Amino acid sequence: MTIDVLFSPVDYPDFVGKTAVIIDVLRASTTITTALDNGALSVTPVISVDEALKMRSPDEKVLLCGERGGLKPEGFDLGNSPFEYTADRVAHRNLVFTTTNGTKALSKAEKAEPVYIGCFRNMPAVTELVLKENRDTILLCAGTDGLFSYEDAFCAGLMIKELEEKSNSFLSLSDAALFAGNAVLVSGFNKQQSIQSLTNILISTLHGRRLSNLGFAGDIEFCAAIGATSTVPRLKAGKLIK
Ligand code: 3SL
Ligand code: MG
Repeated sequence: MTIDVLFSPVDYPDFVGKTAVIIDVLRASTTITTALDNGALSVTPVISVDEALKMRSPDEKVLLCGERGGLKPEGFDLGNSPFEYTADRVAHRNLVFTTTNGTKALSKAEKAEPVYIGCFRNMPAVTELVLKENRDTILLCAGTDGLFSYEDAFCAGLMIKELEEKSNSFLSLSDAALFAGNAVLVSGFNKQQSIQSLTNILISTLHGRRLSNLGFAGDIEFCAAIGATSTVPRLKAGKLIK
């Protein structure tokens, strides 16, 4: 089984027959996972705000969700803070979801099967599924505006270390995967450390600082809770479901 990492959503030619894990720690992966945790029926990822607005339906079950510039777009029901996705708001609802980087990354991987959503909160459950599938796997980091982002690469690196710990067989790592895993080792971080220590790492990143300045520091701590859920969203017929 091979493991590769894409540090940003490039046009990668070879998703067919592979498992893809889409990682947008801050905050789309975390928020989608939380929405399904709290009873949302499905999350349909779309690329643009206009596309989402066109999917507004008289059916009250549909909620328009996501962000631009970290904030809820005009006419939307929910933004991109996981704290907005309470059972009260999302249970038994279908969500349409667009974010700056996460949903774009998802669109790049549509030829993969299965496609999972990964973040720190569901990391142990994701690595279990990846090993169970036993297919060549691509960890696709959403990045920020087409560029590398620390938080997604760090999550990919930690997933790789966990895959190595749990796997009974040899994992063939690409250079990018080897680099991501080694970066975690060099950082000295291990999963037994407190949520606070991962929160501190995430807050030091470019996007972590942006979110803090927007008043979302609490979201970052939520995103840092490794293993808080076993929900792994999976793409099926264009919708993310539990
Ligand atoms: O990675 C992203 O798409 C972020 O821009 C989303 S948010 O700003 O954290 O809402
Ligand atoms: Mg992000």
